[in-house]
Amino acid sequence: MFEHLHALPADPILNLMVQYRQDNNPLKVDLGVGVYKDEQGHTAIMQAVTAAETHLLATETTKTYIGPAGAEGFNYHISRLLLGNEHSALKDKRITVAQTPGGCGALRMAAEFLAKCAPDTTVWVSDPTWANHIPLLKGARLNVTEYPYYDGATKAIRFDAMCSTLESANAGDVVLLHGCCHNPCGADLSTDQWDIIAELLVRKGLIPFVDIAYQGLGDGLDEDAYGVRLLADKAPEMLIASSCSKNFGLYRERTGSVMIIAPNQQQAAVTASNLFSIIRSHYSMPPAHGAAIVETILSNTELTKSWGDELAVMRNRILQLRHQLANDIAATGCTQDFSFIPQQKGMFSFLGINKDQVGRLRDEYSIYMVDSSRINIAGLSSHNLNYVAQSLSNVLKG
Ligand code: PLP
Ligand code: TYF
Repeated sequence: MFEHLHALPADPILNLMVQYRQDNNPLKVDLGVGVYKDEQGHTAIMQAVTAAETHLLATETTKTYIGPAGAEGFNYHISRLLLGNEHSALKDKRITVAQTPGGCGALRMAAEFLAKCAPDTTVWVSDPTWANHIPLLKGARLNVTEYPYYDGATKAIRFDAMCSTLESANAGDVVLLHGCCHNPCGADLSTDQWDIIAELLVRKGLIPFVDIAYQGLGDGLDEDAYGVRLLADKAPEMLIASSCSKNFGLYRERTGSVMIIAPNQQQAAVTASNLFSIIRSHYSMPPAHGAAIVETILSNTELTKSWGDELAVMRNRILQLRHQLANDIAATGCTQDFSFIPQQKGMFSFLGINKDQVGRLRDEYSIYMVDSSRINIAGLSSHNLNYVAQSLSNVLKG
């Protein structure tokens, strides 16, 4: 039976990691996969994470199963980190939270939940969106369609086109929004734009589905949650997928959460039973370790402060690199304008160069990025900024 299968291409983003490792050029630069790196190009374990792990190792007494919802303490703290301690959805007990294997696990469980509610649900995703959104949604047999989002020519959000397209969506359609630090384009909605989108979604009966994988890496933990908190307050029904991969640096520990907000407490209980049933039929229950780390940090004032401070260092480093890259490119005499880079948020921006130019940067200069010209800003450092700026300038000269 296996002979009916065809070989499939590898994940283009993860495949860049393999290509980069095989490159022997000492000047090589990895701007591919979205992981945070420090000045030395190292993805270090955060100090609060190490402290929490040390504590867990000394105090953990069992490895017995946790249920499909995962750890209650993690769910309590992560929902408050995201929504704030006093949010109405928490007070009104309208929310179901489940710990998941990463943000991907959350996205997929949310998608399966939607498919169970209505099998022919349409999900609107931004053009462009994170490449993994499509298989995660389509894997749950949902219909996926796009709303306009980023304009490669102006480097800005096509906000009017986004709104007019969403005006044409049908009640009950789901709209997937990036909570902050849009992957891949780095262009985020302003607070005014979130207000307009929230009004539109509620008025049209569209269901918000917010994917937030970079809370704290844009403007700050609370600032980055503006949109998700607003929608959770205004919309009767909503889905949220959150990830601890980037802001806790827990990538391989697969730590995230899915939250589903129902119109009232009674409906929330029905929602919870369905979500947990879906989780049971997929992986039964999530891995414990990463969530135990997050719970340990967020339930301890000192560790929370240490984590928040380290996250601020990461956020500020990214912002500084954005400014330096734009300045360094301008200093090469390059006539193309890159002043949009410091205006954008989070780990990613498009350079806005074509696939051949991306190929030349890879083949001639060993600078690796996704074919779309998306770069991971955190892959830059004082060791490679000049080299990247000069190589880009050379390639743009033709
Ligand atoms: N959503 C977006 C937009 C992402 O960029 C990522 C990847 O980091 C995720 C979700 C989920 O990542 P993970 O499954 O590693 O938590
Ligand atoms: O977009 C990125 O680079 C990150 C990491 O299958 C990632 O979100 C990439 C591909 C993938 C899982 C995570």
